[in-house]
Amino acid sequence: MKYVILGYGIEGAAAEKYFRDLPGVEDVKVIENDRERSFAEQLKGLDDYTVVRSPGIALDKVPKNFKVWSTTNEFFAKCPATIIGVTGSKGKGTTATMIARILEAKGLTAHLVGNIGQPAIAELGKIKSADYVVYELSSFQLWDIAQSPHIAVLTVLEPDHLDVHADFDDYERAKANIVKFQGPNDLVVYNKNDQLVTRIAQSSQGRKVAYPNQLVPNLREFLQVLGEHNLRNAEAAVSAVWDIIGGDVAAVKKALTNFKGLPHHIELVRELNGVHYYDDSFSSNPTATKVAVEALSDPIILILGGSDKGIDMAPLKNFLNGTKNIKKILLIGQIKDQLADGLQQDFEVMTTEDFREIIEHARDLAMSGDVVLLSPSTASFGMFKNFYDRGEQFQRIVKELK
Ligand code: UMA
Repeated sequence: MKYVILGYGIEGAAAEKYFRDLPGVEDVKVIENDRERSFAEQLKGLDDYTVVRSPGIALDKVPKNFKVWSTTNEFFAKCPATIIGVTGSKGKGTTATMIARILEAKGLTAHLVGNIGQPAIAELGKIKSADYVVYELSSFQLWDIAQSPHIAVLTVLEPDHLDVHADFDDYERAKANIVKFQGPNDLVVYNKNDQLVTRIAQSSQGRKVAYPNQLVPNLREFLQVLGEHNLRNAEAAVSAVWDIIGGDVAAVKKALTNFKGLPHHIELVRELNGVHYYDDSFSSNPTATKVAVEALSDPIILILGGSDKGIDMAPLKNFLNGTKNIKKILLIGQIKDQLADGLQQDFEVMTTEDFREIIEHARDLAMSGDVVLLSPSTASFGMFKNFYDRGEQFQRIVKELK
């Protein structure tokens, strides 16, 4: 076999190593983004190679005559352990992490991999058949998947990544693959308050468990993370592992009382002069900002905006217009004028791209008892490398504020 890896991010690098070490592989090549030449040009003469697509590369960028494979598919084909796959437009990283923590609290071995930032293929060699794999799956990873996980978890679904997917149907179809190949012995856990997710879950051949539910009636008391959405994430996590842990409430309690949330997810950075600064840089779509605003009850100075992903911002503006505890909105990034149009809260379109100036301006506007919240609702390209960079910069500047 010969493989050509398309894209050289963290998945591509892990794929290169994996396929080079795989017995029977004759050759591995890597093709990285080249602004001058399309993939079709770069793939000339490699017709007998199987293309290994990085998640961020749209399927239609690969010429039709090639066999396309992915590290996700390779992992599913080779993994000896039970796979718990988690997807949704939001909440999948937190839910996947909670699942792994609960399994560990029960004394089981859990491998947390995927979109969370850990290429699954790099972990494959360490996985034993009695272990569990908790795989956070993005639409990009599910797009051309050939198998579904034994346990599938669906959180919420709403428009996202429309700069890569052709349209919302294409995005929804990709997400639905998480249950497409399930059989009667498989399980799907889904949020019954979300119509789209419910529709996808109904299409599964597997057993169906819906949440919100009361598997652990006092679950809220265990949680250290803010917001209704996190209670929903916890319910999803408990439902997914309930049979595996034999309904062990003590394990759930132990795991969730120790879980302080993921970095850059409504993360309290510091308090200065009675003002709380929250980093929600992970917010890359409107739902995330909505749940962050809902989770905070104090007056909010919101830093909002970034690059355009083709998502309709009207519902977010409606939500913000109807929210009482918004004190001021500072609009930033490529999308700022689009956000300003129709916004009925007190807002300012920032003319500077200097993040320090923007944060200092928020500080100047804030009074004791207020919250400064970075929850951009958008992708981070433009002013930042990625959402980690955006969050790290925010935290560094906030910690330096006087
Ligand atoms: N590239 C091209 N052409 C393209 C797109 C990308 O040449 O059209 C190149 C890029 O230059 C890059 C390489 O392909 O060097 C790979 O890029 P990638 O975007 O696939 O990123 P990776 O570094 O391999 O990271 C991926 C996930 N990225 C995406 O899905 C965009 C990471 O999710 C994931 O953590 C990692 O694999 C490990 O599995 C990030 C993400 O933003 C966090 N995910 C989206 C989200 O959560 O909303 C889906």
